[in-house]
Amino acid sequence: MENKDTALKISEITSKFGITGAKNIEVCHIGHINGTFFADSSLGRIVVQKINKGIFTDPPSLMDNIIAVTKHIRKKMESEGASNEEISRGVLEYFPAFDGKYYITDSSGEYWRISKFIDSTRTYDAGTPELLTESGYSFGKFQSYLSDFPAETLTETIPFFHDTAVRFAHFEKTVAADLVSRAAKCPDLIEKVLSYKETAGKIVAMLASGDLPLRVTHNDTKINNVLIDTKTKKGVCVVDLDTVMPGTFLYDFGDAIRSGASAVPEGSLEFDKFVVREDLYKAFYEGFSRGVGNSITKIEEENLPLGAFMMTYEVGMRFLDDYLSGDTYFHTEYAEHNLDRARGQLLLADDIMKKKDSLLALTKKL
Ligand code: GN1
Ligand code: MG
Repeated sequence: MENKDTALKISEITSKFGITGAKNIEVCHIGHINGTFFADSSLGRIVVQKINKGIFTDPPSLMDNIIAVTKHIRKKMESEGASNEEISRGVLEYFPAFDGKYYITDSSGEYWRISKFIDSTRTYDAGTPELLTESGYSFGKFQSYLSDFPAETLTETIPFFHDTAVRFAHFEKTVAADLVSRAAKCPDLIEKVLSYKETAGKIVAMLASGDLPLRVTHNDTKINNVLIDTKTKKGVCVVDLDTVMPGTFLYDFGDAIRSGASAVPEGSLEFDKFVVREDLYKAFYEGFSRGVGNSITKIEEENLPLGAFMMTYEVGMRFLDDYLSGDTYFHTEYAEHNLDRARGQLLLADDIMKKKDSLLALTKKL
């Protein structure tokens, strides 16, 4: 059943893009940040998104990034001889509004954008080895398309996004302030986060020293950010391009492992199952390294387990920070949602740390 207010809102937005007849509206519940809707329209099925401007404070620059990145990928695909059909499914396509901009603002100052829906695809929150290899290939290929993208032209949509040392300092302040008096509910988890103080700054330090090469990365490579073809089960398109910024392979490899190679997905309450599955880890690596064209340097290779740990630890810390701050960042569905998410991620981070040597050995053999 369509909610009448949602239908009216979507019609109001689509009309500013010259798109009519919005119907069969569906709310997408997958992401934690933006508001996403699917609808049929005069341009076929479309994705209508409200950009969270509390988090992405400069939506016009964010859209400039996305348009430049998608244009670059489209050109690369053309030069590789991809068919029109492959290109139209393989890279996101945003529609301009009447004024030529790729976003509009509504009467309450909210920013909206519209892209084409890619048919016959779906996403997965957890996967099989085959799916992990496909997702790995898609994310790796995405990287390789952007390997010659001029990084200096990108706006940093969220400064210090994966600066785990900065996030650690923020966490310490949050704990000290204890604004909503929740610290007493989770002393074990706070302790856990604080215990990794030394490790938290390792990747940023390697980037600063130049040991790790800076690359243009996706930075939000949750396994459900790859659209998988429902028939062939092949990876079709990488979505959610809001955080494409300079970064490292370790971030993209790591976030995909955290979300896709865990025995249970992020939202699970089966806390004893937050362990990394070596078969899925290896399967992802196989696809990823093939996708990037084996351009991984030795130091990147050696630090992939650290990347997996860091992304898991970082998001665990972020969930806990948000819980202690009164749930102002991530969408939550119940009171202790962020606390549960933090618990799962911190358990998984511990498990990855414990297995870091065997994880490294897994990819060395390949
Ligand atoms: C957010 O919105 P979504 O689900 O793509 C977050 C990621 C976290 C993720 C955890 C901009 O991603 O950094 O890893 O939740 N995105 C932002 O599920 O903060
Ligand atoms: Mg995202």
